[in-house]
Amino acid sequence: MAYECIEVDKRGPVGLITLNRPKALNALSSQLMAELGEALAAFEADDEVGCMVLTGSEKAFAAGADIKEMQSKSFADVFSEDFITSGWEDLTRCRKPVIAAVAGYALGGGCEVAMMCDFILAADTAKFGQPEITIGTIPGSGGTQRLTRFVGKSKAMEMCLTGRMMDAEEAERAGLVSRIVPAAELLDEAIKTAERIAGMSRPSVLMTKESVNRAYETTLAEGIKYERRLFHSTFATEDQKEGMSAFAEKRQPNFKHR
Ligand code: CO8
Repeated sequence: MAYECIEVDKRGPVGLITLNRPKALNALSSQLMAELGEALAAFEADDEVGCMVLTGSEKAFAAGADIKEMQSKSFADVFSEDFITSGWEDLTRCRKPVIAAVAGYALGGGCEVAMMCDFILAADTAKFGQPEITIGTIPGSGGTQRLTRFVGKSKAMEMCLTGRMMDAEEAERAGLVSRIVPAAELLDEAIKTAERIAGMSRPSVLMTKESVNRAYETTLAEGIKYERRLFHSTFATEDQKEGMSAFAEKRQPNFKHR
């Protein structure tokens, strides 16, 4: 299908989605989020794709939900529509990993979307923030919840109460991003990382993602039991036999399921 607010490309086993509303710093309009939902679903269903990368422009990953679209809505509107669910929740339901490659602004809904991805690779130009309070509202798509889990209460509370931005260095120190790369190398590095993941055994990748995410949803004892059972189940796969044989034979594994 033809998209207006995003660009979609396949780089070998990597599904690349680029947010593309340059005049609005990739503000997340409902159309953009609906298109994002469709693109994610298409890559989820595409057997050739093992990992996805979500990125924006040099200036902005996304500067938030579209303020001009929201500004005239009433309480009755947003409550009745459950504003905005389409696309936003889809991202958290993907089984394949999604890497956020963030350069420039990731603000408000932009920061929230980045945090819904499985990890964030940041350019040295990245700036993260939850500035909703400066426009008389609060984060609406997980900002107060996910940011607090990433960086702890004190920093999350300060960020959400003041709306100040943090730069890439602070975000890495605080554990919001996995690593920082020079802006000019961000996309190549994100795709290289996604290719590496896509080259692993697909069931192991999906299980790893499920298991790490479980850490947010359950107790330590239950999470460890869940992990142990998934670990055991990998022994039913040909790829576990191949991976361990390849190690013993000092060669690269040739995984069947990827
Ligand atoms: N929405 C709509 N348009 C935007 C947005 C936005 N979030 N951000 C930027 N734009 C537009 C500007 O209006 C401007 O358009 P125009 O040229 O037509 O005037 C264009 O993009 C360029 O922006 P600026 O001229 O402002 O560029 P600067 O480089 O001067 O400033 C900033 C960049 C600092 C990023 C600035 O644009 C800014 O502060 N943007 C708004 C940031 C913000 O407040 N974001 C939070 C929005 S609220 C939100 O995200 C709630 C999420 C809740 C999700 C709920 C769903 C369930």
